[in-house]
Amino acid sequence: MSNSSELQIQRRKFQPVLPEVLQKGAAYVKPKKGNSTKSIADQKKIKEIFENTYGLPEVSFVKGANQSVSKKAVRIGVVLSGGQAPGGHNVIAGLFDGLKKANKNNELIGFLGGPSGIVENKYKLITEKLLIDYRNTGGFDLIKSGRTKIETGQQFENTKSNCKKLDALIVVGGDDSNTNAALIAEYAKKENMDLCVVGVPKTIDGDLKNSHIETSFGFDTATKIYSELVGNICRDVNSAQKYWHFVRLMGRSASHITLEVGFKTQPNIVLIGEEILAKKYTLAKVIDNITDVIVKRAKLGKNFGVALVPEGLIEFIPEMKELISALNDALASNAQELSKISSIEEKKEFIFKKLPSKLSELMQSLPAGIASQLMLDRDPHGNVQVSLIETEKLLIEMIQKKLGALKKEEKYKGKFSAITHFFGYEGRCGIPSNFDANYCYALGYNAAVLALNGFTGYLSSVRNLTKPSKQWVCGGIPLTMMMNVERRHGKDKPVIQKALVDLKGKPFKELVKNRDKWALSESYIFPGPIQYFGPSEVTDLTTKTLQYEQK
Ligand code: FBP
Repeated sequence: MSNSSELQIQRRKFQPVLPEVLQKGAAYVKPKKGNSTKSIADQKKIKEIFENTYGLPEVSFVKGANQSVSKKAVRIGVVLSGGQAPGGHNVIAGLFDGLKKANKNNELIGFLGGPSGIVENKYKLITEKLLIDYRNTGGFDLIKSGRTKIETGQQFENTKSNCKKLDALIVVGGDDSNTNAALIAEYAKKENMDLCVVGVPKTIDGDLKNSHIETSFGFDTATKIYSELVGNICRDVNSAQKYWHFVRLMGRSASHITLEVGFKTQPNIVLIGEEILAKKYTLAKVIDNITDVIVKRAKLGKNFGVALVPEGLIEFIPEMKELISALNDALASNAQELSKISSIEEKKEFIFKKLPSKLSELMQSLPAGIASQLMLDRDPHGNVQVSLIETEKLLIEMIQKKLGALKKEEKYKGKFSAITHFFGYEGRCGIPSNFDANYCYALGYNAAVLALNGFTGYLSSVRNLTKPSKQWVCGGIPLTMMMNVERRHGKDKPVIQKALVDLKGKPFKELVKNRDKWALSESYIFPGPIQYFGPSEVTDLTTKTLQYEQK
């Protein structure tokens, strides 16, 4: 590849360290099956939908001869699905190397542009020559990504004919994409296709995890990048002492990113959506809490600070959650009429009338820009695109009003000058940290071993992640095991349950222990950029979240 940076040239030479069990290749890995499993909730419904793939056993890998996997050459397809996450290219590299090690005639093809590449049969053959420039790099640009959901009968039929010559399909994605992978695995069984479907847990949001999947890839690198930026802002704040910075951080449905960046930088305010939901805080209460810190700091002569806001915050505030859910249904059931209206103002007028009056009033009370942003198209999985909603601006507008009122009552004498930031896309394609480079390579290699052994409907699982990568534990977790039924696009659907911040978990408790001190002091930490070379203390650190969880 032309235009390689010096770092990229050096980084290409990095050789990920595989877990010991995988090091000699698939022919020396034996799968051990555990007990059969059940879904985390709604068992009857999930079993009905996944009649061929429900109840599969967990699989763990141990060392042992398994030459049969090398006998016949196989052809496997890989697709990158959903938002980018650092390390995707290493998943492909791990898959490629795992397949070639088992049998040099094995082939890997990459479907182009996400799941639509499967439906439209657009793909490229992955070769070492092609891959070499992408090893240990960020981005998904080798085969690109997309958010198409395979759901119509026609899309499934296309998948069937376009995967006819494949032995396995590897879906690299988040909870929605892996739900789709589970549906394809089930369909393939029903249709007697000889196709294994294996998922790989990806998302910077960190919300695809459970007792068997410790973290999704990309979370480590993305949070390190955001922490560098937030740390720099903290230092600027502490130097100039004149602004309040409101930083919205990606993480659509969960606040893991905000929590992790909070640990790494120790700003004055860290909002956690899950807590707001659990405590049923209204928007007014959220504003009161933030304002309280601003007023207290102002009394200390500190008219500055840093606040972290998870991008999904708006969906956690109960009244807003109710509004968004009603809006989702109203938008879905009136899609045809709405498509005939071109102006956003008229669309809003139309929708106001379709909502229950309480919610209609709430929507009309929001700043016009925010109300318009709430109307934007849902993604193909039915989610509101919270990355497009400027929650931090909504907060600032309301804080200004509140401070104005307090000033009149002579309860506040400070000066509030606010600056907003949104960090999301900045972190999704960063050069993967050593952790993500190793983890992604292991996840890909492990997915190849699962597929070569004929496992279908599984998620590649690599655990024990706070230990050096050699000691990581490998296997597969049935996708149906992580499912429950949720409402999407106005309908009940089987989906992999998102992991939200656990308010009883050790990471959240750690925040609670420290946040009052962080609020009024300048306990800021400045983590600096990701280190790829140097002492292992700085190059091989895992996330604080994992460290606290596994303490
Ligand atoms: P995935 O769940 O697909 O990994 O994507 C997560 C995410 O990065 C969110 O944090 C963000 O809200 C969303 O993608 C943005 O989506 P898009 O790339 O379509 O703008």
